[in-house]
Amino acid sequence: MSLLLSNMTLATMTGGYGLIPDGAVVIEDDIIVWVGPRGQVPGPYDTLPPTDMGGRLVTPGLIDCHTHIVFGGDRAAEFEMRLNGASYQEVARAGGGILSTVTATRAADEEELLAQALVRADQIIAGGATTIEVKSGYGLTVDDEVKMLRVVRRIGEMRDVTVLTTHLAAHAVPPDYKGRADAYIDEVAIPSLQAAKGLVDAVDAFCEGIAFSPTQVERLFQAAQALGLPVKLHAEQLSDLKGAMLAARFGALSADHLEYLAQDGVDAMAQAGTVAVILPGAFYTLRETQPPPIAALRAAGVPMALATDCNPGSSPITSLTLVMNMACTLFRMTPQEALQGVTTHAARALGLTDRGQIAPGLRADLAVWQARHPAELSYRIGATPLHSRIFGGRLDA
Ligand code: DI6
Ligand code: FE
Repeated sequence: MSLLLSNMTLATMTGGYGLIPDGAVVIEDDIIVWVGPRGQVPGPYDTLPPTDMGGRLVTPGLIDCHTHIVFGGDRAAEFEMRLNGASYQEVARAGGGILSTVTATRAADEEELLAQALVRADQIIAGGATTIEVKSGYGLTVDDEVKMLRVVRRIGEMRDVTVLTTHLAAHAVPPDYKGRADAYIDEVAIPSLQAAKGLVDAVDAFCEGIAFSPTQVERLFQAAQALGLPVKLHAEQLSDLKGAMLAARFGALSADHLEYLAQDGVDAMAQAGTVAVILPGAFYTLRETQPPPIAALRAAGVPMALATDCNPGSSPITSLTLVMNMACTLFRMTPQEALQGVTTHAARALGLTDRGQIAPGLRADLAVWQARHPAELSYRIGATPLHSRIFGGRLDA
């Protein structure tokens, strides 16, 4: 099927915004075949009946390249307890914290987990996303990690969105392995990766004092490499353990968070072509004070992606446009960098070369906005300016 879209402002994201003021796009099946000014549509496409986009802004479909949307329960009560003065320890004693999510996730069956995850996926989709990455990491047993990954795959089967799965068994040390993180890596993290055959698109870990050391992460990465799987890493979120350098050494797709990243990590990422995934939602929620080194990443030419990090503890956010606003206001990224961060650079953070821009040969995933200029997407706070999406060449019903 051929489709001619016309009468829109295109932000193709090919070289900066890549603006085409009065643009047209030709789609065949699920692929973009032509992009340019409306007056220059070539034959035989110029005889197609045009679909009028009403002068709206059209961008590549957004890509949320870092989420944890599959989990049981929620942590709203804990949020309220803390704001009533409860300490972190009191919250933990009352059954709160990441381990409460692990308990709820283990207790939930696949159908319950899927139903809850679809609510969050639908919110991200309603904000303009056409591709979402989702991590495991709240099961922390071989069976529960595999269960989570099966749920992640099913989201992509049930919705008009491409879903990529990431294995994150190395997210936290569960109580039965307290003080035995090495054993957890050997007995759960690596075996769950091997058990999840066909369910894993990439392997991630949380490299932090409260989670796993670089040496432990390295063993997991070696197992990933042996299976031919790409790696990425939660690195330098709360301290500088040189996780980004380790990630770069393994040719990681991305290193994520990066508030405490130093210049040696920036240089290693630039060398390796590892994307910096910036997560302002977690920074905001945890009331962090040290922003990631945006200026150094920019100067070194490290591509910067943005994502929701949607999770029940540190980033209960499902709006990519709000994340863009936070990246600009909190981290001084420009609106153009923010839009690149949820399109071109997010695609790269997932190792996807078939999307993230509007150009011939790429997938026809587009977002249509109630806006005139792409800076509006970062500028507005809390609005959902999406008009509609085109997923794989199909207009939203
Ligand atoms: N970093 C975070 O901020 C979250 N996970 C991670 O690796 C926290 C997840 C949670 O509290 O549920
Ligand atoms: Fe995360």
